[in-house]
Amino acid sequence: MSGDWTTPAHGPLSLVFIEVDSDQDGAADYEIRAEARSKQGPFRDVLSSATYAKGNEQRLNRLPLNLVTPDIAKTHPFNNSVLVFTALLSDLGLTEDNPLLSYFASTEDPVNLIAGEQTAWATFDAKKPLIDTTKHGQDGLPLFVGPGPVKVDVSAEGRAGQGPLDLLLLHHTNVAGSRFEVVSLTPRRPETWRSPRARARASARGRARSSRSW
Ligand SMILES: [Ca+2]
Repeated sequence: MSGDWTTPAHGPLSLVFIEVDSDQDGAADYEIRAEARSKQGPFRDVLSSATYAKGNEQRLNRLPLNLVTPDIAKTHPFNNSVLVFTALLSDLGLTEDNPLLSYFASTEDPVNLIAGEQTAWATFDAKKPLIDTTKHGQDGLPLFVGPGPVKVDVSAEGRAGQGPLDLLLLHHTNVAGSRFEVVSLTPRRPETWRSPRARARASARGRARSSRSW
């Protein structure tokens, strides 16, 4: 989201949400929201990633927003502008034989109750991810806490592709303007990491892009 929020779950309203199309008919079937632990209020400051079938207010499941609860890692959901939602494939109607989902992210203006920003649809094959961000993360999650390298695995199909693979890296603890970067993973090319100074300049423009080869 381009601006900061104080909380992504503004009372009962989720300022950011994900719409998921599980049957590839162009219409969303599920919605994933940021939700306070107590949905009806008073709204506690423990936040969940809650999954609903579209048009049904009976929650299917809820998992920690930003992957883990605060006792495992400080994930800084408040006064921020980046967020990670979690949902189980089984809660999104996906199976081994139907692993394809399309999704977009959207925001809502809590004052005027109108739609804000919206991304384009993106499609993801859960059975064949080109980049595995979980294998080296904490507890099998795409989560990297503290110093150390961020390691990911690239599938054989990903390695065989012609173009670079873009990896969205979120920095939850960074200051505004430096909370995300797109790391471009490029096969069979020399090391092209940008220097920290170059990355800082790119971040200052609101969008950082760096690249790395394997
Ligand atoms: Ca659909």
